[in-house]
Amino acid sequence: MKKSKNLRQLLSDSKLIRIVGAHNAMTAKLVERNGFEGVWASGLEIATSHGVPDAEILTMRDCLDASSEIAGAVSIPVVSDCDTGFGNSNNVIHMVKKFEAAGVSAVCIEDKRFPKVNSYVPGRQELAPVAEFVGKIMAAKNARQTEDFLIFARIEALIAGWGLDEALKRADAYMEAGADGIFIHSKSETPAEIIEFCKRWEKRGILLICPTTYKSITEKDMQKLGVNIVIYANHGIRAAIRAINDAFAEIERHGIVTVDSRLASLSECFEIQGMHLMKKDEEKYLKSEIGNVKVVIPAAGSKIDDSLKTLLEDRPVGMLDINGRPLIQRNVDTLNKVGIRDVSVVVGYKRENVAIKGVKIIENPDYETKGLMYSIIKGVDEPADRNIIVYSDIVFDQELVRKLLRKEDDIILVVDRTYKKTHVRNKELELVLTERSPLDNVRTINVNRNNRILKIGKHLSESDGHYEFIGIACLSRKGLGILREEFEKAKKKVSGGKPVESVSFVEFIQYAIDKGYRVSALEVAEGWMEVHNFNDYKKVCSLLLTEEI
Ligand code: SPV
Ligand code: MG
Repeated sequence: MKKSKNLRQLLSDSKLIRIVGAHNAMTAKLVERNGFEGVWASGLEIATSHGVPDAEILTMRDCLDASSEIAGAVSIPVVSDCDTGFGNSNNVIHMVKKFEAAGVSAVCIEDKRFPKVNSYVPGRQELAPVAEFVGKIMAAKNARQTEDFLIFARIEALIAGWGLDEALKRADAYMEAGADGIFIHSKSETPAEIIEFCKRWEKRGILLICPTTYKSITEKDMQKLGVNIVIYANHGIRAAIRAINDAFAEIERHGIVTVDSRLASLSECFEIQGMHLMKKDEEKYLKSEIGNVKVVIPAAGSKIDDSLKTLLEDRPVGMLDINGRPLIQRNVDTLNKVGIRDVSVVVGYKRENVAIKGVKIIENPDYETKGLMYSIIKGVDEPADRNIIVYSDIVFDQELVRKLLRKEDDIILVVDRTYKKTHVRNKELELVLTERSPLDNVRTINVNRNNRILKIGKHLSESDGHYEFIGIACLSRKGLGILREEFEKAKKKVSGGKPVESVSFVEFIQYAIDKGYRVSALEVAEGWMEVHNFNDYKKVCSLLLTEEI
């Protein structure tokens, strides 16, 4: 990830820089989130997370992978702990090229013999000869591509028990060889030897310390002593081990209930993963087979048939329970099966009782005075390539939606030719007159022909109406744009007629047809049902009891 400030710039600010140990992208992100200036890609943490000794058992490739994962996850500088450089000066040259290319800001190599053992492990701590380590520093300096990439030399003389004079002698030699800074390490319980080193060092260059054992030293003290970078090297992994272990122990004893409230939530995990950003990218780039499709279900209205009155006292028709699932939820599930996930429901009447999973809810508080067309325009606030409108009182099957998606036109209405045979509903239907008359029989093969709608509305007589509009329409981006623009224009017009904001969808479609726009029909003879009255409701419930549509 691009760094917001490089380490050299930070160092020139002359404030104490705190770099904190991490072993992967997650811990590095937590370092950054907590406001520290940089990350220490810690050998101890990385080895621990792999469950192997911190003794150069892991290869350079293992450490490089961890460092590049860390550098890719944060915008603060990363200093990589490169142990002894994974071998001799030849290995160091290769290592510098790789770590610089991985996007870390600095590497730190230590003057122990390869393979080293972690500094806190009692027993064998073997120092490399000064000349050998000087060679490694010179090799590292020459191998780097830019001056912004820093090489830190770590002195282990105090760890190995060789004393302060040796440490200072080595510090001078390493600076002379071109190191950008010195990391003086100590495992003493008190800061005394580090304080002494700093005093005698007299700020001769950038100085790093790691106060894991001499923790009484304060950041103020460090600044006074001329320390430039403090490494809080291993606190992250130690915190993680304790927290994970305690949680597992509790789960083993009591199960997962009591522990849950003390854990990070799943949404915190998603935040660390960057799921939010991924979802945004998905909207832009993830093209599905069916393309970018949105569905709007206007469900704000309160008009209902008397026979459903008791059932709908507390909810809109779309929330009618169909064998355990609200009607709209069924439709949303059907749409999901077709691959459509972007569904908006416009709510108004008894809005508080609308609970549907996997949809965006859009409020229309003016549902009593404003019409269906107004709700639809409100619902498609962010248009997709294709925008499907579905009335809230119908159920439909997957095949019908697939058929609709196969048809390419800017404004398409799904119309049913069987209404004369099935019309037992005591309501005025939204009838449709088309350019070409219906394919006569109820039973026919599926044909996909172009048929243009000439008239639509409740006012059409049965002899004029070839079809019934079923309450599903599909508008291309262009088609939706046309309707929106005409709607806006019509709003501004002062006329004696009905205000455009109170018109129904089909009234507005007729208005568009009259303006010369082409509206085409998708002719069907099955695949949907309306729940207009109690009889419809019983029929839908009994049909859907056995059959999944
Ligand atoms: C590391 O974090 O791996 C270090 C520092 O080298 S320490 O383990 O504290 O020596
Ligand atoms: Mg280390």
